[in-house]
Amino acid sequence: MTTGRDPAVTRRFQIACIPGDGVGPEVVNAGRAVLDALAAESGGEFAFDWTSFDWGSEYYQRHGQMMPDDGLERLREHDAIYFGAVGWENVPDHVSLWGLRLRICQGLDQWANIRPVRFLPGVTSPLRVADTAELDWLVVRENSEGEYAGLGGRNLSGRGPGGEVALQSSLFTEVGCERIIRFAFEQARMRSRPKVTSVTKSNAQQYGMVLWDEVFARVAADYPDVESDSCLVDAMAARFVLAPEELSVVVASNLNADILSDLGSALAGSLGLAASANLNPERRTPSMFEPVHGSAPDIAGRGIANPIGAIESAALMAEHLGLGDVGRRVRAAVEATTASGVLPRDLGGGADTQVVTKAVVANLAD
Ligand code: GGG
Repeated sequence: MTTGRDPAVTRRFQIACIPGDGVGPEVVNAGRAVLDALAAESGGEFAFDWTSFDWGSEYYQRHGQMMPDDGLERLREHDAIYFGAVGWENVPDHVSLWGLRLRICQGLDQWANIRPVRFLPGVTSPLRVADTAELDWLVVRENSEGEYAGLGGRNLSGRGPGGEVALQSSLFTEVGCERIIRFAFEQARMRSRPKVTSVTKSNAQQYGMVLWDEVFARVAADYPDVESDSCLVDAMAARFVLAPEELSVVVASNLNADILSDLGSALAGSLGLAASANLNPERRTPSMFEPVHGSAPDIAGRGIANPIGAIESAALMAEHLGLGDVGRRVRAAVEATTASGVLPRDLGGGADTQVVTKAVVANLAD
């Protein structure tokens, strides 16, 4: 469905909206409401045309696939993609993830996934240091290869029960490592603390991750103005908890960054807070913006999901579209909302999705 058009609008963005499964539609509505409120008050400066796609696990039930064959081509016609969540009990998780989110990320070469870890006022963090230190870091996730390259197979089931084998290979290319590491250094240059920490497990994974380490050392030499260090992923998990004030940009492979960013958002207070952007930095294809959290079947349909991750993902999308001030205003409105004590249930409050969303919209005016 495409919303009505006003020919007087100066900048009109075509957004493909994929609410997906579970709480996806609820939180996507929240992000849309916030961006539409800003568009409405922009006096015709900008507007969003939302085209909704009903792809996901229900679609799978009807069509035997998560999205149609020409889905990627249809997405290419848009300026950006706004995504909710994927995963429901009627479809095996590996089928739904590969059929939708990973298909889009890999098919559109959205090779850089950024996941800011933001500590919000009024939100209690399990970290003691959060009360005294300024915490704010960015996880940069390699989003096209690594452990999620999808290489492998299963065989020998003919041997009978207990005899099958499975092979799952990671892929590390020099091109893939270099582009994400360089991207991380460029991100670091824009931050108050220009520092990149590379995370691998290269003592145990002696091929792909040693290649990553070598590329990291080579690229770091091109950025003498940016502090850099390397850390094994197990040690990094401990550093997230014990020394988070040392972090600025953390760059890691697909799986390691997926796990670390969940840890980061839990340390900030909840997985419901975390925003993300799946970027094609060359802008050859549309980028995709989504909350980090999944479909949360336990609370789906009850109207109580935390919309903040989705709203802040909408802010990242606005920035990507060149609306930098919109992104800044959305983040400020979220901060004002949590600071005033309007908190969803996962943050210990009682506000439902709509109440939080309305509070964010009201705070845009300040
Ligand atoms: N909104 C994100 C989402 O639905 N995530 C589900 C998930 O399992 N993602 C795995 C991944 O990020 O690769």
